[in-house]
Amino acid sequence: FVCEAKTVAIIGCPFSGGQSKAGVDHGPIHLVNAGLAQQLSGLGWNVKFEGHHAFEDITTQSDPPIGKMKNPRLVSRVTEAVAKVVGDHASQGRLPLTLGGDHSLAMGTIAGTLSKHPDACVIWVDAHADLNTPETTDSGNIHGMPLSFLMSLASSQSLNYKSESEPTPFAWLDNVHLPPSRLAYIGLRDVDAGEKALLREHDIAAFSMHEVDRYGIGQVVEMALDRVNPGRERPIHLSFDVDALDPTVAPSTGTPVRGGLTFREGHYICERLWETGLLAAVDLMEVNPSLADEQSVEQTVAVGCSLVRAALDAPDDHLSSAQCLEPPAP
Ligand code: HAR
Ligand code: MN
Ligand code: MN
Ligand code: MN
Repeated sequence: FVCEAKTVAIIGCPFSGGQSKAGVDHGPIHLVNAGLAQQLSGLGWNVKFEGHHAFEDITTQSDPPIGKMKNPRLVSRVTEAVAKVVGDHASQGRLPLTLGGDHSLAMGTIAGTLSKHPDACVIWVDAHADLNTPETTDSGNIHGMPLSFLMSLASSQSLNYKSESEPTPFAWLDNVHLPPSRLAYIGLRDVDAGEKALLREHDIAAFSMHEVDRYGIGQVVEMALDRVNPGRERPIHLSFDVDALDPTVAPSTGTPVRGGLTFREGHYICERLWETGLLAAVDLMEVNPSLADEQSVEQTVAVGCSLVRAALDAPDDHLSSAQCLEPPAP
C-alpha cells in the first residue's frame, strides 16, 4: 500500500453526542475557519471539502440510555454515516481527514478505513484509552468506548445491552473486527481500571507517558510500529485526540489531563507516520472551542492545524537528510 494520490478529503464532523460537554461540535468549524484547507493546498494537496457533515437527517425520536450508554442510537447512526463517508473517500483514492467532534466518531472513521484496507493498523494518540465497554464505563459517555466496539470487546463482554427488548443499535459494527494486535496507543495517562484489565487481557501495545519519558518519542513510535506493523507494509490509521498533548499546549478540550505530550512530541508522531508512506487516514478529535478563553482556543486550533500539516508532509517543518548537519564527533 502506498498513498500516492495527493488528494485529501476533509470530513468535518460537528458532533458531540459521545460525551456531555457542549462545544466540541464547533471544533471542525474552527479548524476550517483557521484556514486548514488552504494550508493543505499550500502543501501541494488537492483538497476536497464540501462543507461540514451536519447529519441533519439523523434524528432520534427518543434515545434513552441502554445500560449505562448515553445517546446510543444517535452515536450509532452518526458513526455509521461517518464510516460510509470515510470508506467512500478511501475507495476513491483520497486520504480521509476527519475533524471532530468527540472521539466516538472514530468508531466510524476506523470502520471506514477497515472497509477499504482490512489489514490496516491503528495508532491511537490520546491521554485516554477509549476502551471501556458498556459495562466497564463509569461515565456512560461513548467517546470513552469506541475501541471496545471496534475490537468486538463490547459485544462479548457486555451482553446486557443485547438483551434489551430492542436489538443493539450497533449491529452495523457486527462485521467490523479490528484485531487487538493492530492497535497501539501513545500518550496514555488517564486509564480506568476496567480499561487496564482489557489492555492486559488482550495484550494491546500501550505506550503511556511513562514510556515516552523513558525511551523518548523517537523510540516509542518505532516500538509502536514494530508491534502493529512489523513489516512496515500495513496501511496506518492515525487517530489523534488533541488531549494527548499537554494542556499547556492544547488547553481547549473536554477532558484535559496534565503531564501530556509536548508540542514537538505530538508533531514528531505525525511526521514519522507520514514518513512511513503508509498513512491511510487521519482523525483530529476533541478540539472544544467553548472550553477556554479566546487565546487558548486560538492556540489549540492552531496546534490542531499544525499537527495535521505535520501528518500530511509539511515540507518546511523538517529538513531533507541532504540538508542535515553531521552530528558532532564524540
Ligand atoms: N475514561 C473515561 C470515560 O470512559 C474518560 C474518557 C475521556 N475520553 C476522551 N476521549 N476525552 O479520549 O468516560
Ligand atoms: Mn464557535
Ligand atoms: Mn479520545
Ligand atoms: Mn482523550
